[in-house]
Amino acid sequence: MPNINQAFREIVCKIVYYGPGSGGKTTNLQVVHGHIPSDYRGDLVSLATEQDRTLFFDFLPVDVGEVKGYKTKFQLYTVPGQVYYNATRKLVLRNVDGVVFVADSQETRYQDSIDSFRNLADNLRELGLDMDEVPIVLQYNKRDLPDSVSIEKLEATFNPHGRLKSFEAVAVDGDGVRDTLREMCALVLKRLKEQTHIESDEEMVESRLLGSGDQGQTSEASSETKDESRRPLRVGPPIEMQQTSKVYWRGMGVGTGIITISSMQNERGETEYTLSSNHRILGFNRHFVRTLRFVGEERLKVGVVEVDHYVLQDSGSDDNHIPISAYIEKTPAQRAYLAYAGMLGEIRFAPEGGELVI
Ligand SMILES: Nc1nc2c(ncn2[C@@H]2O[C@H](COP(=O)(O)OP(=O)(O)O)[C@@H](O)[C@H]2O)c(=O)[nH]1
Ligand SMILES: [Mg+2]
Repeated sequence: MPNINQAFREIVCKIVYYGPGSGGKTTNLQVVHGHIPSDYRGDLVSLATEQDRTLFFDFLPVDVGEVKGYKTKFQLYTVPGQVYYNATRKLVLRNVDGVVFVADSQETRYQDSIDSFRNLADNLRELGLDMDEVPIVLQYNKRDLPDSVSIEKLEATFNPHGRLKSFEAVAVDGDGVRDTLREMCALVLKRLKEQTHIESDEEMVESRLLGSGDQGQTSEASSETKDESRRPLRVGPPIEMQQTSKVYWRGMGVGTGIITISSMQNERGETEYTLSSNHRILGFNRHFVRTLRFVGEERLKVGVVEVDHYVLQDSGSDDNHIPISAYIEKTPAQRAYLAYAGMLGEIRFAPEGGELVI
């Protein structure tokens, strides 16, 4: 169900590109980004390192205009494909309105695609979502490569009942990318209408989300955005906070300590956030310092109310550690929540008495 904020009269539809590592999810977003008229698109934020562009996730916000007095936004995400980033994937999947599953057509990647599809089903189930109810569109990508699995075999595997729409794609050339998203968008708007009776101007939404239909520009546009897409947002809000936090591992309280976050401007004029954590966890003192960057804002549930949060992420300069996300309330109190995928399950830090639903 799209996130509808009555006070702000805003609807946010969240679409997640899911699939095995290197299947072409980020490429899909780059192509989409290249086509959206610049007035309506936000920056494509790719949290990736030079060495491994598949490690983190990408985020592309698109303003698709007013629908019956509601400002409507689409948020496109990708998930990291690596098996061990499941906690991040689950985090990204929360409150999803539609999933584009990007399968890698190569024979050598067939099993990885199957594993990823199963993992999608497992994660949706764990989040209380039913695979048969969440709109899903299939994309068989990399059709240009010689060792491709046949479409018949892919369909038999991923779409045995023929219930899902599927598209062949060569995402690097832009082929099939917008057809996939057009279908996804139609499914999401259809559900929005069924659930809220808010009817949207599908044509307008499509024209803004998919831009003009000039396929000839696609590959140019996507290579143009490639470098830009690696940038987190350069400038963020000032944050100075300190709090006592509780540490939770898989929902269990395992420690307490202090978190501080402070912001500064570096010599390039970018905002850098220094996160420092001192905690006693299961009897051990743990201390870490990280540099974070601003990646956007998100409205999240704290207890029973929804609160706007700034979202910070690791700057991604060091590819050997597990990325941390920080959510800081956009209130004078600036209470902070941290989440990261520990080796044995997700670890969260929450202010005393705080309970964040992410
Ligand atoms: N040959 C070919 N390569 C592709 C295609 N789509 C993406 N790639 C390449 O596959 C690699 C991984 O793509 P990426 O979008 O980063 O995958 P992600 O991990 O799913 O986000 C990149 O080098 C892309 O240029 C395609 O359709 N054909
Ligand atoms: Mg990627």
